Amino acid sequence: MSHLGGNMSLGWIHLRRVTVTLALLSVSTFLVFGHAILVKSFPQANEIVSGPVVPVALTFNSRVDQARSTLTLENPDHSTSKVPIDVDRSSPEKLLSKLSLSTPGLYKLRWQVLAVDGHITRGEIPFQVK
Ligand SMILES: [Cu+2]
Repeated sequence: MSHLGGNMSLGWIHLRRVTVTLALLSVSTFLVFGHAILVKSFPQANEIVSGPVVPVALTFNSRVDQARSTLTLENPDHSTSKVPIDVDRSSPEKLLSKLSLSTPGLYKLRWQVLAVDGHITRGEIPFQVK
């Protein structure tokens, strides 16, 4: 998924920003250039899970900045709450957390992640607690 193609000057600016970002992060291992795309999740979209403890594991196609990514939960009453992310340096392509949901109903987990190339992607996972 190259977003460097097309407009040459835009691509070049992007490339410079990537270089700066990477220098700041001082990433030393393999580098993946591209937006973070969700490839696997627990819960899965529209899954029915048992409460109250619901582990969360979102896997992306590239490493993400766990400290600057966010998870927000929309509750059955449509109120929202911020979900703390368990920073795990051994799984840089994952966002991990644990929810405690004692109320059955429909929830939505909203994720927003910052990839190493400085681009933000977001999405939403609806699921049900029985
Ligand atoms: Cu990008």
